[in-house]
Amino acid sequence: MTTATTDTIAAQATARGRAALAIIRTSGPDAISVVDQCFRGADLAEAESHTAHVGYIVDADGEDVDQVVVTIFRAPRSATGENVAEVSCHGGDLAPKLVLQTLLAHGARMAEPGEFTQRGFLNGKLDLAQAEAVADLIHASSTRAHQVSLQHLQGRYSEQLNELREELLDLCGLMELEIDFTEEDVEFADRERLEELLGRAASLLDTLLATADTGETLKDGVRVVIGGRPNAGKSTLLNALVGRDRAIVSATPGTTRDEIEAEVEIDGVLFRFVDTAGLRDTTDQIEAEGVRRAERSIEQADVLIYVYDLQEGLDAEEQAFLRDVADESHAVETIVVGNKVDLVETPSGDGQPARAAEVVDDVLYLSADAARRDVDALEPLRDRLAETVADQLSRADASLIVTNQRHRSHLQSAREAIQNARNALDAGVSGDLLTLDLRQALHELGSILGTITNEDVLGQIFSRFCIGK
Ligand SMILES: Nc1nc2c(ncn2[C@@H]2O[C@H](COP(=O)(O)OP(=O)(O)OP(=O)(O)O)[C@@H](O)[C@H]2O)c(=O)[nH]1
Ligand SMILES: [Mg+2]
Repeated sequence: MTTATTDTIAAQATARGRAALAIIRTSGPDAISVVDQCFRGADLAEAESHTAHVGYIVDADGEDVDQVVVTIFRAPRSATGENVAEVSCHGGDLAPKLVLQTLLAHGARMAEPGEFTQRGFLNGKLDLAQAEAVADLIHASSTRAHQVSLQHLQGRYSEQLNELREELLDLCGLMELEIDFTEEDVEFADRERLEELLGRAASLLDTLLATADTGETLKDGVRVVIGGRPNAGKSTLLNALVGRDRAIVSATPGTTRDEIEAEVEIDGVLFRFVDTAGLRDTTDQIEAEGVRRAERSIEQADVLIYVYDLQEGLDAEEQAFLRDVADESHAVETIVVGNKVDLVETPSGDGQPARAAEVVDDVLYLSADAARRDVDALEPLRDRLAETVADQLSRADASLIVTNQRHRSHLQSAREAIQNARNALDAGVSGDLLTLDLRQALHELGSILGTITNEDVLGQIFSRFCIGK
């Protein structure tokens, strides 16, 4: 990707397709004059920053292309830090394309993915972590993921890292000064302050790192695998949960073979449901492969919904399996669903069947089949699912949740460097060696914020953006 900011770029910032409006953005030294050349309605060259102008985009033959509103932002008071002209034209397939073509014909060049945001970053409008939050915001697939990205964009996360970075930088400078005066045996950097700062750095990094799993959950969603014996009603339950006939349901055991995925937001969090093949020994090769996949999926699940048919009860093998997953050491959180409650007697009238599963304390009794027609019937299950993440979510401060794998690994390395520095300090190691560890920690923090960058990393980050962002 080019980072030269001598040229003027243009792209459609809004999604393609039928819509009332579309926005074509231009940014660069000539952005305003490029639009001015093909605009009839006002003299944009003289227009003040942050003003809007109604008029027409006119092509090279003098034909009107579309009626538009042009908004002018003059450097440095724009999102990119450059001159920006935003043309709001009519939406649809044609108008935005023709307006963009006209601007390109007047000297703008087509923007690359993320190039507007990259220019904003290079001009100091936002740091790298904030730029990444822009991409996350666009890709957010649940309300909470959206909230976290917005908070990151607002910068408190960056602020905390920056404060730490500046303090470390300050101390590092003082210690490096000592190296120049080794003969005189002076200590410019107060060891107590250093110790205190390293302690604080370690605890901030620990706090941040502790949120990384939550961040991953928010970004990627909670993986919920629906498992159980054939015919238990797993596919029916998936369909009820997602509110449409996603999976094939039939009275023939062994219907589902391939895994079937569908997503739903519950309490602002994305849940990815995976319906699997019913677990049983089978000589059918295809079904057997389905069962293998189901077992693997269950191992990798965040949450397992184990469905059984109340008419059948839980057999010995299932009981042993559930005892095993209930074991604390097991990572998979399990919700046991006793299905087809409509087909068994519930003598006490409280919806509890007579043959309650003695082996498992906590069974949710329901009728997946009835739930397809009555959304409220799944409320208890949805609540249980929400509970599986409620704890970690309530503990974490949204503005400080680490949602990015790249950040996580830099934070881990920074934490190690800080630990090395603390050990060195305890061992009374000389200042110059301590500085090496501090420099390493600074490097890691700088890589997150983008004060230290390399082309490849930038290219990778900004290529995730869409064109026009
Ligand atoms: N009466 C009643 N029937 C149900 C209920 N849930 C599922 N069924 C029926 O049970 C049969 C099996 O349902 P599926 O959802 O295909 O079961 P499955 O667990 O996905 O089965 P496999 O894909 O073969 O492993 C179908 O005939 C469903 O209509 C329920 O709550 N009540
Ligand atoms: Mg099925």
